Formats: sequence, C-alpha cells, structure tokens
Amino acid sequence: MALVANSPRRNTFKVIIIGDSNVGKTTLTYRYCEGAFTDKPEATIGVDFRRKIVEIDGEPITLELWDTAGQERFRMSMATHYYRKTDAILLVYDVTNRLSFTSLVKWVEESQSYCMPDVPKILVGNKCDGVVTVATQEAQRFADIHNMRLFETSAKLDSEYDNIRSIFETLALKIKYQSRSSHYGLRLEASAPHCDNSSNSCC
Ligand SMILES: Nc1nc2c(ncn2[C@@H]2O[C@H](COP(=O)(O)OP(=O)(O)O)[C@@H](O)[C@H]2O)c(=O)[nH]1
Ligand SMILES: [Mg+2]
Repeated sequence: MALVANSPRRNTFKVIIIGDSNVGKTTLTYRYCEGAFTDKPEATIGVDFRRKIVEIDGEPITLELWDTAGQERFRMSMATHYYRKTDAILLVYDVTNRLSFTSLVKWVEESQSYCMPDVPKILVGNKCDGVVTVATQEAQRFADIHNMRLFETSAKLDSEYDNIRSIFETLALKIKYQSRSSHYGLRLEASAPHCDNSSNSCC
C-alpha cells in the first residue's frame, strides 16, 4: 500500500475506554501497559491516563489511553472532556454481567453524540475466565451492527496478554490508516489492509 502525504503526520492518538463500572477497564489498561493483573485497582475517579508506544509498520505510534470512570455522577460533567478529540474508542463489557452488555446501547449513543461517526471502535468482552452469561454470537451481532470488531478476553489470565496486546494494536492500526486517509489529507493509492470481523476468543 502506498500513501502520499499532503501534510505532516501525527503519531500521537487519543483512545478512550468506556463501559459500565467494574467491567475491568482499568484492569485491561493496566494489563496492557504493565503486563500484569491487579485485583485491587483503585476506583477510577474522573479519568486515569496512561501512555503506550506501539510500533505499526515499523513506525512508533503513541496511544494516549484515557481510562474513564463509569459512574454517572462523575460522567455528567466530564463527558465533553472525555470525548474531545477522540481518535478511537474501546467499548468494554463484562461477559459475566448481562447488564453491562445491555448498557452498551447507551454507551454507543453517548459516543455517537460526541464523536465523528467513523471514529474507530472495538468491542471488548472482558472476564471470560468467569461464568459467561453473554454469548459470543449475541455480542458479535451487536458488534456487526455497529461496525466494530469483537474481542473476548480476560485481564486476569496471563495467557491472554497477547490477545489484549492485539486489541490495542488492532485499534492503533485502524487509527493510523483512518487518520492518514481522512483527517490529514493523505491520499490512499491502494486499499487498506484487510481487517476481518471475526472475534478473537479466549474461552
Ligand atoms: N475474574 C476477573 N476479574 C477481573 C477481570 N478484569 C477485572 N477484574 C476485576 O473486576 C473488578 C473491577 O475492575 P476495574 O478494572 O476496576 O473495572 P472498571 O471500573 O471498569 O475500571 C476488579 O476487582 C478487578 O480485579 C477479569 O478479566 N477477570
Ligand atoms: Mg476504572
């Protein structure tokens, strides 16, 4: 694929992580950035912020990960701040908690009201080391309707680290090609690499 630059490239991107309280947003972010599980993450108040550099096609991309609080009382006044200039969204639910899955409609609506419709999104079903109450097929249907790829994982399992890494790297890849093709006036001379819609599942 060849890209022709018309303006300087950006290589730092804002990713926000949204979803109900307790689904594991902080734990997933921690697992990705620190490579470990924390079973007592401090409750997120407002927003926590981590930075991670990934290499995409031999080029460093900095992801600024905004780990947001799920609680309504914190969110109301913070939503504009959270969503401002968002480059991508990680939408997280807990596969052992149906309510967190049904809440996704609300999260999608909120993100649509603040973000560009084409902002890259990935759906993550976390805690698949537990008793699953949200079937993969059902989650996949939701992901398909909203044009997202679905990953199922567990921030608790060490064996899932590579899967979690690929969630963030898939997002980084999507952001990179999206920003080059639309926001920064770059012209695509061939189609972007194929991203299929199949889910990655750990359990
Ligand atoms: N069993 C299990 N517990 C998890 C997993 N991810 C997070 N947790 C636990 O779920 C609770 C809430 O996690 P947290 O990251 O604070 O959720 P947040 O409110 O969405 O940020 C904590 O006790 C975590 O240790 C997971 O994959 N499996
Ligand atoms: Mg949190």
